[in-house]
Amino acid sequence: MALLSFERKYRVRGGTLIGGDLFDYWFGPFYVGFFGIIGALFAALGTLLIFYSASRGPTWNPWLISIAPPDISYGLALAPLTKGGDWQIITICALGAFVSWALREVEICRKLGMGYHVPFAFGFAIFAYTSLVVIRPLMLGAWGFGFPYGIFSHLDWVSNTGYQYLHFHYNPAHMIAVTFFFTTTLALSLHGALVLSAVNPPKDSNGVRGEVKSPEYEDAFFRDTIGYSVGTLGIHRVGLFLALSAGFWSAICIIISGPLWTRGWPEWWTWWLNLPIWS
Ligand code: UQ2
Repeated sequence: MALLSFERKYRVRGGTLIGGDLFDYWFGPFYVGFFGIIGALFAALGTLLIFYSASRGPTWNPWLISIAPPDISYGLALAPLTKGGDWQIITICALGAFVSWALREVEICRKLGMGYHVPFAFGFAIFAYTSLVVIRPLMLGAWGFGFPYGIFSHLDWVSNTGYQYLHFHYNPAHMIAVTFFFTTTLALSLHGALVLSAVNPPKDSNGVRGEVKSPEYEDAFFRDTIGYSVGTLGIHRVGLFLALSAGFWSAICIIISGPLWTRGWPEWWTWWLNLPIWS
């Protein structure tokens, strides 16, 4: 079946959250929907604003273009367009576009009668972004605590913010996030390698390729190696949990830096040295 005629079978009406049948159509291969329309509008307006702000200089070098949030002195007020107001509207557009994208995924899930796992997972990425440009600035009392929109400038922001807390690797939530990021790569490398090993059996001495192995072989490999197999469905649950936990604890580790702890993170560990068991 050709791709498009195969897809047509799944191009079912309904499942929309807003708009009924009005936006229930496809643009080429793409489902549109109400959230496709407003998502595209947010994305277009945000992108235009980025170009407008960049056009005021001082550079068109794509690495160096940077759109900064308002000065801290503006607090939580709206700033003039040329003094960080552009950053504020771009942030609204970004959030509008991200949330529209998630809700468009929800509508597609409903059409296809699938679970909401993909938009749920994307929600964690939106939360991580929101924690940097909305939640933490709100808790600290100024939009100026958000990060600047620029390739190099946002890296400088991360570095400066880290050094403000002396040594960010001593942030316990940062430790948990990093551990989840690394464990995610471990799980995906195990899973990717295991699946490919099962579907790419070696050739025999006559150069004839063996038959593709069934999932029982995948279970057997891990039972032989570590005495346990989490299962073919289970590994995807583990993977989703690990990846979402990485994003979640990343958001937590920056939200608590400032609002909950203002000194260097190494100092936080004095609770350990102060335990009565040492005296
Ligand atoms: C597994 C299984 C898969 C897999 C993998 C495992 C047949 C194709 C990778 C093994 C995974 C385990 C034991 C859990 C790993 C846990 C962490 C936290 C890294 O059993 O079932 O399906 O891909």
